[in-house]
Amino acid sequence: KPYLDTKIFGTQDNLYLFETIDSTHTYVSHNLSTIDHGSVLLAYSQTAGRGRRGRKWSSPIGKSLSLSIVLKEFSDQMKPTLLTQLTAAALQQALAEVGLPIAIKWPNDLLINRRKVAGVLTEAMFERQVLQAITIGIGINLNQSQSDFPTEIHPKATSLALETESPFFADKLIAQFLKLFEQFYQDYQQSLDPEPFLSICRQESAVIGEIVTVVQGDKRRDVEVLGIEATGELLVRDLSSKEKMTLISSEVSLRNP
Ligand code: BT5
Repeated sequence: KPYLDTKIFGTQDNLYLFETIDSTHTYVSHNLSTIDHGSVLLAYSQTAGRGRRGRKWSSPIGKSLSLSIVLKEFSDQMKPTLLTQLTAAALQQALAEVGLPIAIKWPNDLLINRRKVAGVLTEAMFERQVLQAITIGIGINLNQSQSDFPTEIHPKATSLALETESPFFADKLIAQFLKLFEQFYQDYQQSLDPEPFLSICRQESAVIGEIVTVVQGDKRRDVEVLGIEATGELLVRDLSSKEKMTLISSEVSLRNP
């Protein structure tokens, strides 16, 4: 059980630990009424980890860390897109504090040396069509070697152990991340101002100033990334039409062309 320095998130009865589970997110969605605001679910492996839009998240035993944070106290202005940015900023800062330079690839990837080391999945969870919770999932690659990743993601994924060239113990990182997450969340709840965490996402962005391919359903287009708006949307310029437009995170993926 990691030592946590938080006042709300993961305290006392609100820390759930699993050696193995299908998915911490799925567990929350099946137990919505009994899980409190501020609960943190931690798993050392998942057999059916989920990414965005039905994609899979690989979280093998003893090598990865899966976390879900359950929010039940939030205002309408705290949109899932912005909460994803808040989480990415807190994780980026926590990893920077343990000496790892991480870039944020809008909307939900964390990269080291251009490879994905962690991902964030924010889901609004409903019961009988009533919003019950927003659950934020974080998957972090800790101790995978290259061959532990499914072949199709090999060249694009990395782990903290691969990057530091030594086994990675996550306790400090979990504590530091949750502490920062709690600070960012409480400040945001009070001020409703996303700028403090959005400015981190802009400053540490892996895509601002770059040319990327936007994939939206079957459509692909090359754009220059100009910035991140106060709504959390990505501001881009289409390279062929020269038009500026904003992208919504739930609809698009970015690739390097
Ligand atoms: C994500 O989705 O990156 C969100 C990951 C969130 C996982 C957490 S773990 C706790 C909670 N419980 C869950 O069941 N899920 C959440 P997305 O942007 O859609 O990226 C998914 C894509 O990343 C896949 O299609 C693969 O290409 C790639 N991928 C899968 N596993 C990976 C890994 N371990 N490391 C790097 N890339 C991976």
